[in-house]
Amino acid sequence: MNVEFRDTLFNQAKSWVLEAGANIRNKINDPYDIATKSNANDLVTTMDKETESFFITNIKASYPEHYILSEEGFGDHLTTLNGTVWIIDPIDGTMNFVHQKKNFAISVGIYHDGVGEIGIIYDVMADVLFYAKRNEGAYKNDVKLAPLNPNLKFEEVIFGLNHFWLCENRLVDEQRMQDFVRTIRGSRTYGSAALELAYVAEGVMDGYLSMSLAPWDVAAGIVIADEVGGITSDIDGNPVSMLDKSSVLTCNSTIQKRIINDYLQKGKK
Ligand code: 2AM
Ligand code: CA
Repeated sequence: MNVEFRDTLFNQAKSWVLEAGANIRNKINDPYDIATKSNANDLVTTMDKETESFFITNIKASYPEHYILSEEGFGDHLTTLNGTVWIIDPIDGTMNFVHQKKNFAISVGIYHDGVGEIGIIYDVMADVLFYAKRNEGAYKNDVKLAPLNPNLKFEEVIFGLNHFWLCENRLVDEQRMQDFVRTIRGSRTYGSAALELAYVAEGVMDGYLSMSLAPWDVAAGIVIADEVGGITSDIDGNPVSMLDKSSVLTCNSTIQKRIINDYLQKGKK
């Protein structure tokens, strides 16, 4: 993607993200409807839908040749990642939005021919913006993030894990996951995959692992983590698909190898 065009696209995307975030903040105490999707814990609100519609209307008006993949399904139904694709989660951490009125994010990844070019994650209530453009570094509120520490001791890492999604699909033996959790220093669950990937990029967590996430949960986070040397793969070490659900592991490459070899592959069902 042409770098000048990418800058224009980034500025536009950022201003829509900030505008959508301000709208959510203004309406945070207004009544809204809640529905469930794939299961009783998978929530969607009228605010998720309103925010997604805002993006789709704007993108279609300004960039009619671009494609959109988005959580609530108002975007396109894609079978390839050819061209420019916006991968959007209007509210990542919907359960936090409903129960806490904080700790949720707007996540926008922009991919060109399958390559992540732009990642934007906005912690709406905290007004904290994480972003990256490929090969130009990652930022938190315009402050450049440092590269991940490559020399971390495995026993000292803190990992983001969603316990529910860790068990999902029973991809890995529970005993192995227990060994993993006991061996590392600590685990955290924030309830928004996008924010958790941003925290890994920021260095306040050393990795993130989930057994089942959708492209819009991770599209932006992968671009941001990549810029500080974070590797993202599925539990087999393969790239994460942007067209399907996938397991997701993000951390530095040394930790990635050890987790895959010692815990995920050996414990594989
Ligand atoms: P959401 O809030 O946008 O639904 C919680 O650990 C993380 O998992 C959140 O990023 C949440 O995104 C995501 N999540 C919740 N339900 C999911 C589902 N059915 N499939 C994939 N990801 C899901
Ligand atoms: Ca999501």
